[in-house]
Amino acid sequence: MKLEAVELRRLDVPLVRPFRTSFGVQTHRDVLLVRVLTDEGEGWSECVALADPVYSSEYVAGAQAVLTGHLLPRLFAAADLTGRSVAPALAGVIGHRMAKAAVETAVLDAELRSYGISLARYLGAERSHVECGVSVGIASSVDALLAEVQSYVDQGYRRIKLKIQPGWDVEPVRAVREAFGPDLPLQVDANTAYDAATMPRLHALEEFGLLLIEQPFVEEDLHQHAVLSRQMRTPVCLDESIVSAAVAADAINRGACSIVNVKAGRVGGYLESVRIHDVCAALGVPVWCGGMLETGLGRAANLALAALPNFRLVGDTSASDRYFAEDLTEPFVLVDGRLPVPTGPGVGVDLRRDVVTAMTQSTETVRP
Ligand code: OSB
Ligand code: MG
Repeated sequence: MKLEAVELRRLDVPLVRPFRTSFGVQTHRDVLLVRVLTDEGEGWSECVALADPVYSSEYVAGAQAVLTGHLLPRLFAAADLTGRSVAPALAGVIGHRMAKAAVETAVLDAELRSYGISLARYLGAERSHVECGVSVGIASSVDALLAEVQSYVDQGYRRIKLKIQPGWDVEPVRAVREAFGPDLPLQVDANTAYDAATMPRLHALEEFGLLLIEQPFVEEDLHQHAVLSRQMRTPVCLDESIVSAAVAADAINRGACSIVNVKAGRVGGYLESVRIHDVCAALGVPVWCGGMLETGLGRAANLALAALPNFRLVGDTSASDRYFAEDLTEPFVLVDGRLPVPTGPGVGVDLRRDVVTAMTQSTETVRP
C-alpha cells in the first residue's frame, strides 16, 4: 500500500462515572482517532494514550506531536506499506509505543479490509467470544464500592479487579470478600503505588485468595517484584513494566511475575502483543488482555487479541456501557458475561459518524 494522508481527530468522550486510580481521576476520555488513507482504502484506530502522562510517559498531545513530526513522515516515505512493515519503518524513533501502536493498527485495518479478513483471524484468534471482567476504581467509601461491585456482578461480569493504593487496600478487599464470598474471582491493581515501606500491606492481602496482584511497584523495578513474588503465594502480574516481548521474557526469567497483562498500546501494537503472547506461552505463563478505557474501536481490536489461546485469564474488556453512555461504534453488550469477537474485515467495527462528529474537538490532516 501507499500512504496518502492521515487524519488525526481528537474527541472528548464523557465517562459514565469518574474512574479513580492511584495515579488520578479520569472523568472524560480524550480520544485520538487515527485514520489512514491509502491507495487500497482507509483504516482506523484509536490511540490509548491518556490526556496526561500519569500511567506512562505518553499523553495524547505528545502522541499527536510525535505522529505528525516523526512517525508519519517515515511512513509516507515507505514504498510497500503493510501492517508488518510499520514497526521496522518506525524503529529509529525510540519509545512512543502508544503512538506507534495506533498507526500500526490503522494500517493493519486498511490492509486487512482490502483482503476481506478479520484482525482476529489474522492474529490467530481461536475463540468466538471472550469472557469479561471489570476494573473497579477507587471509591468514595466502602459502601459505594460494594454497591458498584454488586451492580457488575448482577450484570454478569466474570471477574472483579479492584484498584488499590496504600490506605485503600486491605479494608475494601476484605469488605468485598465478606460481601461476595470466597468464590468471586477477585484481583487487585496498584498501578505502581507501593514501595518497600508499604510492602507489608501487600502481604496482608494474602489471606483474601486473590487471583493476582497487578503492578505493585514502579515499572523499572523488576527486582522488587521478584522479591514480592518469592514471598507471596498470590501471583504477581505486571502491566506497566512490560513494554515488549523481550522485557516480558526477562521479567519472567527473573521471577518478577508469573502472569502478564497485555495491552497493545503499551507494547507498540498488536503484532508485538502476539509475540508477548507467544513468549509467555512458551514459558508457561498465562496472559490476559488489559484495557485503557477504549471506545468500541479499540475494544474491537482488544477482543480479537483476547481470543488467542494463551489469554487464559479473564481480562478488562468490559461492555460499552461500563464506560460510555454513547460509544463511537455500535455498543458492545455483555451476554452471559461475554463479548463477541468481531468477525468483519479489519478490526470489524464501523464508527458512528454522527457520534464521532458531535464529540470531535479538532481534526488535523497530515500529508507527505
Ligand atoms: O492499569 O489497567 C490499568 C485504565 C487506564 C489506565 C490503566 C489501567 C486501566 C484500567 C481499566 O484498569 C481497564 C479498562 O477497563 O479499560
Ligand atoms: Mg493495570
